[in-house]
Amino acid sequence: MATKFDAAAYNFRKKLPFVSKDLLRWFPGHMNKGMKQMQRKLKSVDCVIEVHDARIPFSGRNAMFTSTLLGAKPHILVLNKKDLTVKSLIPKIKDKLKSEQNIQNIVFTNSKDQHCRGVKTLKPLLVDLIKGSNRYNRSEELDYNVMIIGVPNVGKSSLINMMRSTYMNTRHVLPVGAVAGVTRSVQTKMRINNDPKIFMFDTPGILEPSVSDVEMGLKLALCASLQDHLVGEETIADYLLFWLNSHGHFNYVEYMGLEEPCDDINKVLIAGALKFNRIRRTRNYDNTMRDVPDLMESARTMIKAFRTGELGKTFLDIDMLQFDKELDKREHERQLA
Ligand SMILES: Nc1nc2c(ncn2[C@@H]2O[C@H](COP(=O)(O)OP(=O)(O)OP(=O)(O)O)[C@@H](O)[C@H]2O)c(=O)[nH]1
Ligand SMILES: [Mg+2]
Repeated sequence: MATKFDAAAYNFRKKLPFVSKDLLRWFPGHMNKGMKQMQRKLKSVDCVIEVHDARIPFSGRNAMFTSTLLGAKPHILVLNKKDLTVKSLIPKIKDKLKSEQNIQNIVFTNSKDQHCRGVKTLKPLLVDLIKGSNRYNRSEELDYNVMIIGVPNVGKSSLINMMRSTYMNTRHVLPVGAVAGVTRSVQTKMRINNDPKIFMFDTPGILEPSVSDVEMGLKLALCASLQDHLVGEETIADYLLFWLNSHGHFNYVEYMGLEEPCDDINKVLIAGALKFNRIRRTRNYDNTMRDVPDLMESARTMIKAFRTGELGKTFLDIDMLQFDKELDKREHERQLA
């Protein structure tokens, strides 16, 4: 078991790996266009569901949403991919979001689980919120329109697919994928319920045009809200290693074929390349060929293991939560690892 290692016995680096902010910025044309389409759509919408990754509830939400799309309509914050984080922290996370950001409607979901309680509570919650709101120009309309927004790859399309298959008994229709930027424009509305008639607009994932904080950008990259090649797979893997070591999560040791924790990303990636046979042929100066560990492929393997939960459940924003005692924090981290 990876937990046999004692973090205190290692002198792990305290400083974040250096990454230029420019690498963490991704605002292609479709995001700019999508944002404008969403603003135009807003007047035909009765409720906005903002989806975000449950592993980073305090990092990386798009502040442009708050200033342009939220406020006038009922708002639900869905923290999705709850299967990849730890349940015991949910009450603390909700308290912090309520008290510090005045977000009252927070639902944790797993959009891949047909039986997820969060997904089931979403429909009655949004119906109640719409009924209790001033619908202005739409007060005579019997149909309810909901817009789903969020940064890329958090599961917006998956959530609509799951709601639709739960209440309409139909197959999934919206394309989803493990890379950021699958949905490229605001989609035509999809019916997800018959009585009352509820329609959902899927929208492209949108990041802010500039990154205010490097670590926040790295967390978004690790959660695949940016495309990996923009930041660099080895850089993302290095941040992952930094985070895992500084939080005592050592499942990667066995996974990457190491004997003990290691703070050097090159050594970790070489071990992983040898274990998973990620080897590539390269030409020497004298034109002969040799085999070398493929560090980029090894980095991809490590990142994928994190994203699928094979390295354990993680809560990347744990340092932003207040714990009464350091012991409580360590107990949560033990449960996560
Ligand atoms: N583990 C887990 N994976 C999920 C969950 N919801 C979605 N995914 C996966 O996350 C990836 C992104 O899902 P999408 O539904 O395409 O995300 P999106 O927000 O629509 O992405 P863009 O359209 O690119 O902005 C896919 O590989 C999904 O299978 C979840 O609750 N848990
Ligand atoms: Mg999508």
